[in-house]
Amino acid sequence: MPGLVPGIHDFLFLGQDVDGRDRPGHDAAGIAGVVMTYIAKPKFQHPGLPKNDLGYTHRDYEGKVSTLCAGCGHDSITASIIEACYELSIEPHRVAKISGIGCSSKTPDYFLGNSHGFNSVHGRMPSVLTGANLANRDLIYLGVSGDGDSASIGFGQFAHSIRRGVNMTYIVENNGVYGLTKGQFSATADRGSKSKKGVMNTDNAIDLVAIALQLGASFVARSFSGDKAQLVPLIAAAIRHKGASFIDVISPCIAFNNHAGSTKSFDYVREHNDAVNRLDVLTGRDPITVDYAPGTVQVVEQHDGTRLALRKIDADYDAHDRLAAMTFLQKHAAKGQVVTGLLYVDPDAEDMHTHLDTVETPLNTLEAKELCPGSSALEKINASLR
Ligand SMILES: Cc1ncc(C[n+]2csc(CCOP(=O)(O)OP(=O)(O)O)c2C)c(N)n1
Ligand code: SF4
Ligand SMILES: [Mg+2]
Repeated sequence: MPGLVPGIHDFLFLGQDVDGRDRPGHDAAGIAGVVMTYIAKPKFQHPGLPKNDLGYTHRDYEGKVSTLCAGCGHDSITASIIEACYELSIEPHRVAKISGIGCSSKTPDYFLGNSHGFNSVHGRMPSVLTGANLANRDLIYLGVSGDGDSASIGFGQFAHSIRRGVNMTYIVENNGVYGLTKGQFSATADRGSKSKKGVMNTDNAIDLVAIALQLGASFVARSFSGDKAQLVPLIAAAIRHKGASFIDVISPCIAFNNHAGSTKSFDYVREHNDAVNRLDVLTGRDPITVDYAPGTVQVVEQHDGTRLALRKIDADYDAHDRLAAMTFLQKHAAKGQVVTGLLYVDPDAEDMHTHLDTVETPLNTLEAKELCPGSSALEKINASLR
Protein backbone atom coordinates (compact mmCIF):
# COMPACT_ATOMS: atom_id res chain seq x y z
CA MET A 1 0.00 0.00 0.00
CA PRO A 2 1.56 3.33 -1.00
CA GLY A 3 2.36 5.84 1.71
CA LEU A 4 0.47 8.98 2.63
CA VAL A 5 0.64 12.15 0.62
CA PRO A 6 -0.34 15.43 2.30
CA GLY A 7 -4.10 15.87 1.98
CA ILE A 8 -4.60 12.41 0.57
CA HIS A 9 -5.15 9.61 3.03
CA ASP A 10 -5.06 5.94 2.33
CA PHE A 11 -4.38 5.09 -1.27
CA LEU A 12 -5.94 1.87 -2.45
CA PHE A 13 -5.42 -0.09 -5.58
CA LEU A 14 -7.83 0.64 -8.40
CA GLY A 15 -11.16 -1.11 -8.10
CA GLN A 16 -10.84 -1.97 -4.43
CA ASP A 17 -12.45 -0.54 -1.35
CA VAL A 18 -11.05 -0.03 2.11
CA ASP A 19 -11.14 -3.73 2.85
CA GLY A 20 -9.44 -4.57 -0.42
CA ARG A 21 -12.64 -5.97 -1.97
CA ASP A 22 -13.28 -5.51 -5.69
CA ARG A 23 -15.29 -2.39 -6.53
CA PRO A 24 -15.97 -2.56 -10.25
CA GLY A 25 -17.76 0.78 -10.16
CA HIS A 26 -14.54 2.45 -9.19
CA ASP A 27 -12.95 1.33 -12.43
CA ALA A 28 -15.48 3.56 -14.14
CA ALA A 29 -13.94 6.52 -12.37
CA GLY A 30 -11.00 6.12 -14.70
CA ILE A 31 -8.47 7.09 -12.07
CA ALA A 32 -5.12 5.80 -13.26
CA GLY A 33 -3.65 3.32 -10.83
CA VAL A 34 -5.25 4.21 -7.53
CA VAL A 35 -8.48 5.16 -5.80
CA MET A 36 -8.34 7.45 -2.80
CA THR A 37 -10.57 6.53 0.11
CA TYR A 38 -10.66 10.05 1.38
CA ILE A 39 -9.33 13.30 0.12
CA ALA A 40 -9.71 16.59 1.91
CA LYS A 41 -10.91 19.31 -0.42
CA PRO A 42 -8.63 22.32 -0.84
CA LYS A 43 -9.85 25.17 1.33
CA PHE A 44 -9.39 27.77 -1.41
CA GLN A 45 -12.55 29.60 -2.39
CA HIS A 46 -12.96 31.95 -5.32
CA PRO A 47 -13.67 35.40 -3.83
CA GLY A 48 -16.47 35.92 -6.35
CA LEU A 49 -18.55 32.91 -5.23
CA PRO A 50 -22.13 33.85 -4.37
CA LYS A 51 -22.96 34.00 -0.66
CA ASN A 52 -26.12 33.27 1.26
CA ASP A 53 -27.65 35.37 4.07
CA LEU A 54 -24.99 34.16 6.51
CA GLY A 55 -22.19 35.09 4.14
CA TYR A 56 -21.41 31.43 3.41
CA THR A 57 -20.71 30.00 -0.03
CA HIS A 58 -21.58 26.51 -1.27
CA ARG A 59 -18.04 25.52 -0.37
CA ASP A 60 -18.86 26.04 3.32
CA TYR A 61 -21.47 23.28 3.07
CA GLU A 62 -19.26 20.75 1.35
CA GLY A 63 -17.40 17.83 2.90
CA LYS A 64 -14.57 15.65 1.73
CA VAL A 65 -14.13 14.46 -1.86
CA SER A 66 -16.49 11.55 -2.53
CA THR A 67 -14.98 8.12 -3.02
CA LEU A 68 -18.18 6.60 -4.42
CA CYS A 69 -18.27 5.26 -7.98
CA ALA A 70 -18.32 8.07 -10.53
CA GLY A 71 -21.96 8.55 -11.52
CA CYS A 72 -23.43 7.05 -8.33
CA GLY A 73 -26.86 8.54 -7.63
CA HIS A 74 -25.86 9.08 -4.00
CA ASP A 75 -23.43 11.83 -5.03
CA SER A 76 -26.27 13.75 -6.68
CA ILE A 77 -28.23 13.55 -3.42
CA THR A 78 -25.19 14.93 -1.59
CA ALA A 79 -25.18 17.87 -4.03
CA SER A 80 -28.88 18.49 -3.35
CA ILE A 81 -28.37 18.42 0.42
CA ILE A 82 -25.55 20.97 0.08
CA GLU A 83 -27.75 23.17 -2.11
CA ALA A 84 -30.73 22.96 0.26
CA CYS A 85 -28.63 23.86 3.33
CA TYR A 86 -27.00 26.73 1.43
CA GLU A 87 -30.36 28.07 0.31
CA LEU A 88 -31.80 27.84 3.82
CA SER A 89 -28.73 29.64 5.22
CA ILE A 90 -28.33 26.95 7.84
CA GLU A 91 -25.51 27.37 10.30
CA PRO A 92 -23.48 24.18 9.74
CA HIS A 93 -22.70 23.76 13.45
CA ARG A 94 -26.44 23.44 14.12
CA VAL A 95 -26.73 20.27 12.04
CA ALA A 96 -26.21 16.69 13.22
CA LYS A 97 -25.91 14.22 10.34
CA ILE A 98 -26.26 10.61 11.36
CA SER A 99 -26.01 7.49 9.23
CA GLY A 100 -25.71 3.71 9.33
CA ILE A 101 -23.48 1.59 7.09
CA GLY A 102 -23.48 1.41 3.30
CA CYS A 103 -22.37 3.52 0.34
CA SER A 104 -25.32 5.78 1.16
CA SER A 105 -24.33 5.98 4.80
CA LYS A 106 -20.84 7.09 3.79
CA THR A 107 -22.18 10.21 2.12
CA PRO A 108 -22.44 12.45 5.22
CA ASP A 109 -18.66 12.58 4.96
CA TYR A 110 -19.10 14.38 1.64
CA PHE A 111 -21.33 17.23 2.81
CA LEU A 112 -21.50 19.62 5.75
CA GLY A 113 -17.92 19.10 6.83
CA ASN A 114 -18.41 21.61 9.65
CA SER A 115 -21.41 19.85 11.17
CA HIS A 116 -21.75 17.19 13.85
CA GLY A 117 -21.66 13.69 12.43
CA PHE A 118 -22.01 10.12 13.61
CA ASN A 119 -21.53 7.15 11.29
CA SER A 120 -23.20 4.44 13.37
CA VAL A 121 -23.87 0.72 12.93
CA HIS A 122 -25.75 -0.91 10.02
CA GLY A 123 -29.46 -0.22 10.49
CA ARG A 124 -29.04 1.67 13.76
CA MET A 125 -29.10 5.27 12.54
CA PRO A 126 -32.68 5.88 13.77
CA SER A 127 -32.03 4.95 17.40
CA VAL A 128 -28.80 6.94 17.54
CA LEU A 129 -30.59 9.92 16.00
CA THR A 130 -33.53 9.55 18.39
CA GLY A 131 -31.20 9.52 21.39
CA ALA A 132 -29.28 12.56 20.17
CA ASN A 133 -32.52 14.40 19.48
CA LEU A 134 -33.82 13.61 22.97
CA ALA A 135 -30.63 14.95 24.52
CA ASN A 136 -30.44 18.08 22.38
CA ARG A 137 -33.63 19.18 20.67
CA ASP A 138 -31.98 22.34 19.35
CA LEU A 139 -30.03 20.72 16.52
CA ILE A 140 -31.26 20.02 13.00
CA TYR A 141 -31.18 16.25 12.51
CA LEU A 142 -30.38 14.73 9.13
CA GLY A 143 -30.64 10.94 9.05
CA VAL A 144 -29.03 9.44 5.96
CA SER A 145 -29.62 5.79 5.21
CA GLY A 146 -29.81 3.17 2.47
CA ASP A 147 -32.57 0.79 1.47
CA GLY A 148 -30.63 -2.09 3.00
CA ASP A 149 -29.94 -0.01 6.08
CA SER A 150 -33.60 0.99 6.54
CA ALA A 151 -35.75 -1.68 4.86
CA SER A 152 -33.74 -4.77 5.80
CA ILE A 153 -31.66 -4.84 8.98
CA GLY A 154 -32.95 -1.48 10.24
CA PHE A 155 -36.63 -1.92 9.35
CA GLY A 156 -37.76 -1.92 12.98
CA GLN A 157 -35.58 1.06 13.80
CA PHE A 158 -36.96 2.99 10.84
CA ALA A 159 -40.54 2.20 11.87
CA HIS A 160 -40.17 3.27 15.48
CA SER A 161 -38.41 6.54 14.74
CA ILE A 162 -41.20 7.47 12.33
CA ARG A 163 -44.05 6.50 14.64
CA ARG A 164 -42.46 8.44 17.49
CA GLY A 165 -42.47 11.60 15.36
CA VAL A 166 -38.80 12.33 15.86
CA ASN A 167 -38.09 15.81 14.49
CA MET A 168 -35.71 14.88 11.69
CA THR A 169 -35.20 14.68 7.96
CA TYR A 170 -34.84 10.99 7.19
CA ILE A 171 -33.43 10.38 3.72
CA VAL A 172 -33.20 6.91 2.23
CA GLU A 173 -30.89 6.71 -0.78
CA ASN A 174 -32.76 3.87 -2.42
CA ASN A 175 -31.00 1.82 -5.12
CA GLY A 176 -32.73 -1.52 -4.48
CA VAL A 177 -29.44 -3.25 -3.69
CA TYR A 178 -26.76 -3.56 -1.07
CA GLY A 179 -24.27 -1.48 -3.06
CA LEU A 180 -21.42 -1.66 -0.57
CA THR A 181 -21.49 -5.46 -0.37
CA LYS A 182 -21.67 -5.94 -4.13
CA GLY A 183 -25.25 -5.82 -5.24
CA GLN A 184 -27.44 -8.32 -3.39
CA PHE A 185 -31.18 -7.50 -3.66
CA SER A 186 -32.45 -5.33 -0.85
CA ALA A 187 -35.99 -5.43 0.51
CA THR A 188 -37.02 -2.52 -1.73
CA ALA A 189 -36.15 -4.37 -4.94
CA ASP A 190 -39.31 -4.91 -6.94
CA ARG A 191 -40.57 -8.44 -7.42
CA GLY A 192 -39.65 -9.55 -10.92
CA SER A 193 -36.71 -7.15 -11.23
CA LYS A 194 -33.40 -8.65 -12.29
CA SER A 195 -29.96 -8.42 -10.77
CA LYS A 196 -26.95 -7.57 -12.89
CA LYS A 197 -26.25 -11.29 -13.22
CA GLY A 198 -29.81 -11.92 -14.45
CA VAL A 199 -31.21 -13.43 -11.22
CA MET A 200 -34.91 -12.70 -10.76
CA ASN A 201 -36.12 -11.25 -7.45
CA THR A 202 -39.06 -13.37 -6.29
CA ASP A 203 -39.82 -11.52 -3.04
CA ASN A 204 -42.34 -8.72 -2.67
CA ALA A 205 -40.89 -5.24 -2.26
CA ILE A 206 -41.23 -3.02 0.78
CA ASP A 207 -42.34 0.47 -0.20
CA LEU A 208 -40.89 2.71 2.51
CA VAL A 209 -43.07 5.64 1.44
CA ALA A 210 -46.23 3.58 1.94
CA ILE A 211 -44.98 2.40 5.34
CA ALA A 212 -43.99 5.93 6.41
CA LEU A 213 -47.48 7.14 5.54
CA GLN A 214 -49.04 4.31 7.49
CA LEU A 215 -46.80 4.95 10.50
CA GLY A 216 -47.83 8.59 10.75
CA ALA A 217 -44.89 10.47 9.24
CA SER A 218 -46.00 14.08 8.94
CA PHE A 219 -43.97 14.85 5.80
CA VAL A 220 -43.62 12.15 3.16
CA ALA A 221 -42.01 12.53 -0.25
CA ARG A 222 -40.31 10.57 -2.95
CA SER A 223 -37.83 11.87 -5.46
CA PHE A 224 -35.12 10.85 -7.85
CA SER A 225 -31.42 11.57 -7.39
CA GLY A 226 -31.22 12.91 -10.95
CA ASP A 227 -33.98 15.48 -10.41
CA LYS A 228 -32.29 18.26 -8.49
CA ALA A 229 -35.03 20.74 -9.32
CA GLN A 230 -37.48 18.57 -7.41
CA LEU A 231 -35.16 17.23 -4.72
CA VAL A 232 -33.59 20.46 -3.42
CA PRO A 233 -36.87 22.13 -2.41
CA LEU A 234 -38.12 18.84 -0.99
CA ILE A 235 -35.07 18.54 1.27
CA ALA A 236 -35.34 22.21 2.24
CA ALA A 237 -39.01 21.82 3.11
CA ALA A 238 -38.35 18.62 5.05
CA ILE A 239 -35.67 20.36 7.11
CA ARG A 240 -38.04 23.21 7.93
CA HIS A 241 -40.84 20.81 8.85
CA LYS A 242 -41.26 20.12 12.55
CA GLY A 243 -41.83 16.39 12.89
CA ALA A 244 -40.80 13.19 11.17
CA SER A 245 -39.97 14.04 7.55
CA PHE A 246 -39.26 11.10 5.31
CA ILE A 247 -37.86 11.29 1.77
CA ASP A 248 -37.27 8.17 -0.30
CA VAL A 249 -34.86 9.07 -3.09
CA ILE A 250 -34.48 6.56 -5.92
CA SER A 251 -30.74 6.59 -6.47
CA PRO A 252 -29.39 4.25 -9.15
CA CYS A 253 -26.35 2.17 -8.28
CA ILE A 254 -24.36 2.34 -11.48
CA ALA A 255 -22.17 -0.61 -10.47
CA PHE A 256 -24.87 -3.16 -9.63
CA ASN A 257 -28.33 -1.84 -10.47
CA ASN A 258 -28.46 0.33 -13.57
CA HIS A 259 -29.21 -2.25 -16.21
CA ALA A 260 -32.27 -3.35 -18.16
CA GLY A 261 -34.41 -5.42 -15.80
CA SER A 262 -33.79 -3.13 -12.81
CA THR A 263 -36.64 -0.90 -11.67
CA LYS A 264 -34.23 1.47 -9.90
CA SER A 265 -32.15 2.36 -12.97
CA PHE A 266 -31.87 5.83 -14.47
CA ASP A 267 -33.77 4.76 -17.59
CA TYR A 268 -36.57 2.97 -15.73
CA VAL A 269 -37.30 5.87 -13.38
CA ARG A 270 -37.16 8.44 -16.19
CA GLU A 271 -39.70 6.40 -18.16
CA HIS A 272 -42.04 5.62 -15.26
CA ASN A 273 -41.89 8.79 -13.18
CA ASP A 274 -45.18 10.52 -12.45
CA ALA A 275 -44.57 13.76 -10.50
CA VAL A 276 -47.57 14.77 -8.40
CA ASN A 277 -46.45 18.33 -7.81
CA ARG A 278 -43.53 20.68 -8.13
CA LEU A 279 -42.46 22.49 -5.07
CA ASP A 280 -40.61 25.61 -3.98
CA VAL A 281 -39.83 26.58 -0.41
CA LEU A 282 -40.39 30.24 0.36
CA THR A 283 -38.68 31.21 3.60
CA GLY A 284 -39.87 34.18 5.65
CA ARG A 285 -37.03 36.29 4.30
CA ASP A 286 -37.95 35.88 0.66
CA PRO A 287 -40.42 38.17 -1.08
CA ILE A 288 -43.51 36.17 -1.87
CA THR A 289 -43.81 36.11 -5.61
CA VAL A 290 -46.26 33.80 -7.25
CA ASP A 291 -45.98 33.87 -10.97
CA TYR A 292 -48.15 30.97 -11.98
CA ALA A 293 -51.71 31.00 -13.12
CA PRO A 294 -54.43 31.06 -10.44
CA GLY A 295 -55.61 27.60 -9.51
CA THR A 296 -52.28 25.92 -10.24
CA VAL A 297 -50.61 26.79 -6.91
CA GLN A 298 -51.34 25.40 -3.51
CA VAL A 299 -49.65 27.19 -0.62
CA VAL A 300 -49.10 25.15 2.52
CA GLU A 301 -48.12 27.04 5.64
CA GLN A 302 -45.76 25.16 7.95
CA HIS A 303 -45.50 25.40 11.70
CA ASP A 304 -42.58 27.81 11.61
CA GLY A 305 -44.29 30.17 9.19
CA THR A 306 -42.54 28.92 6.07
CA ARG A 307 -44.78 28.11 3.17
CA LEU A 308 -44.59 25.39 0.60
CA ALA A 309 -45.79 26.49 -2.79
CA LEU A 310 -46.98 23.48 -4.71
CA ARG A 311 -47.20 23.83 -8.43
CA LYS A 312 -49.71 21.14 -9.07
CA ILE A 313 -49.58 18.88 -12.03
CA ASP A 314 -52.51 16.68 -11.03
CA ALA A 315 -55.30 19.18 -10.52
CA ASP A 316 -56.99 17.05 -7.87
CA TYR A 317 -53.92 16.00 -5.84
CA ASP A 318 -54.23 17.11 -2.24
CA ALA A 319 -51.02 16.80 -0.20
CA HIS A 320 -52.97 17.10 3.07
CA ASP A 321 -54.90 13.86 2.75
CA ARG A 322 -53.00 10.88 4.14
CA LEU A 323 -55.54 8.31 3.07
CA ALA A 324 -55.71 9.70 -0.46
CA ALA A 325 -51.91 9.71 -0.66
CA MET A 326 -51.82 6.02 0.29
CA THR A 327 -54.42 5.14 -2.34
CA PHE A 328 -52.73 7.31 -4.97
CA LEU A 329 -49.41 5.60 -4.33
CA GLN A 330 -50.83 2.08 -4.55
CA LYS A 331 -52.88 2.86 -7.65
CA HIS A 332 -49.83 4.14 -9.51
CA ALA A 333 -47.57 1.36 -8.23
CA ALA A 334 -50.01 -1.17 -9.67
CA LYS A 335 -49.53 0.55 -13.04
CA GLY A 336 -45.75 0.37 -12.66
CA GLN A 337 -45.43 4.10 -12.08
CA VAL A 338 -43.03 5.68 -9.61
CA VAL A 339 -44.82 8.59 -8.00
CA THR A 340 -42.51 11.44 -7.01
CA GLY A 341 -43.10 14.73 -5.24
CA LEU A 342 -44.53 15.77 -1.90
CA LEU A 343 -47.15 13.14 -1.19
CA TYR A 344 -48.25 14.21 2.23
CA VAL A 345 -47.61 16.99 4.73
CA ASP A 346 -49.29 17.81 8.01
CA PRO A 347 -48.47 21.47 8.62
CA ASP A 348 -49.56 21.23 12.27
CA ALA A 349 -47.54 18.15 13.13
CA GLU A 350 -46.28 17.55 16.63
CA ASP A 351 -42.95 15.95 17.34
CA MET A 352 -41.63 13.50 19.92
CA HIS A 353 -40.77 16.26 22.40
CA THR A 354 -44.37 17.53 22.30
CA HIS A 355 -45.63 13.97 22.85
CA LEU A 356 -43.28 13.49 25.79
CA ASP A 357 -43.87 16.99 27.16
CA THR A 358 -40.17 17.63 27.62
CA VAL A 359 -38.86 21.03 28.63
CA GLU A 360 -37.91 23.54 25.95
CA THR A 361 -34.34 23.67 27.23
CA PRO A 362 -32.19 20.96 25.64
CA LEU A 363 -31.77 18.20 28.22
CA ASN A 364 -28.00 18.14 27.76
CA THR A 365 -27.75 21.69 29.09
CA LEU A 366 -29.74 21.11 32.29
CA GLU A 367 -27.78 21.30 35.53
CA ALA A 368 -27.88 18.58 38.18
CA LYS A 369 -30.02 20.75 40.45
CA GLU A 370 -32.63 21.03 37.65
CA LEU A 371 -32.52 17.31 36.96
CA CYS A 372 -32.78 16.17 40.59
CA PRO A 373 -36.20 16.98 42.08
CA GLY A 374 -34.91 16.79 45.68
CA SER A 375 -35.74 14.39 48.47
CA SER A 376 -39.12 15.86 49.38
CA ALA A 377 -40.35 15.54 45.79
CA LEU A 378 -39.04 11.98 45.71
CA GLU A 379 -40.81 11.15 48.97
CA LYS A 380 -44.04 12.46 47.50
CA ILE A 381 -43.65 10.25 44.44
CA ASN A 382 -42.82 7.23 46.61
CA ALA A 383 -45.82 7.92 48.83
CA SER A 384 -48.11 8.06 45.79
CA LEU A 385 -46.92 4.59 44.81
CA ARG A 386 -47.51 2.92 48.17
C1 LIG B 1 -24.56 -5.70 11.36
C2 LIG B 1 -24.06 -5.70 9.94
N1 LIG B 1 -24.57 -6.59 9.06
C3 LIG B 1 -24.15 -6.60 7.79
C4 LIG B 1 -23.19 -5.70 7.38
C5 LIG B 1 -22.69 -5.76 5.95
N2 LIG B 1 -23.22 -4.65 5.16
C6 LIG B 1 -22.55 -3.50 5.05
S1 LIG B 1 -23.32 -2.39 4.09
C7 LIG B 1 -24.59 -3.48 3.80
C8 LIG B 1 -25.74 -3.14 2.90
C9 LIG B 1 -25.79 -1.72 2.47
O1 LIG B 1 -26.89 -1.53 1.66
P1 LIG B 1 -27.66 -0.17 1.67
O2 LIG B 1 -28.02 0.25 3.03
O3 LIG B 1 -28.78 -0.29 0.70
O4 LIG B 1 -26.56 0.88 1.17
P2 LIG B 1 -25.93 1.07 -0.28
O5 LIG B 1 -24.54 0.54 -0.17
O6 LIG B 1 -26.75 0.35 -1.28
O7 LIG B 1 -25.99 2.55 -0.46
C10 LIG B 1 -24.38 -4.69 4.46
C11 LIG B 1 -25.30 -5.84 4.39
C12 LIG B 1 -22.68 -4.79 8.33
N3 LIG B 1 -21.76 -3.88 8.00
N4 LIG B 1 -23.12 -4.82 9.60
S1 SF4 C 1 -24.09 2.49 -4.43
FE1 SF4 C 1 -23.30 1.40 -6.22
S2 SF4 C 1 -22.62 3.02 -7.62
FE2 SF4 C 1 -22.83 3.96 -5.59
S3 SF4 C 1 -20.75 3.81 -4.70
FE3 SF4 C 1 -21.93 2.02 -4.03
S4 SF4 C 1 -21.40 0.38 -5.50
FE4 SF4 C 1 -20.83 2.37 -6.43
MG1 LIG D 1 -28.86 0.26 -1.27
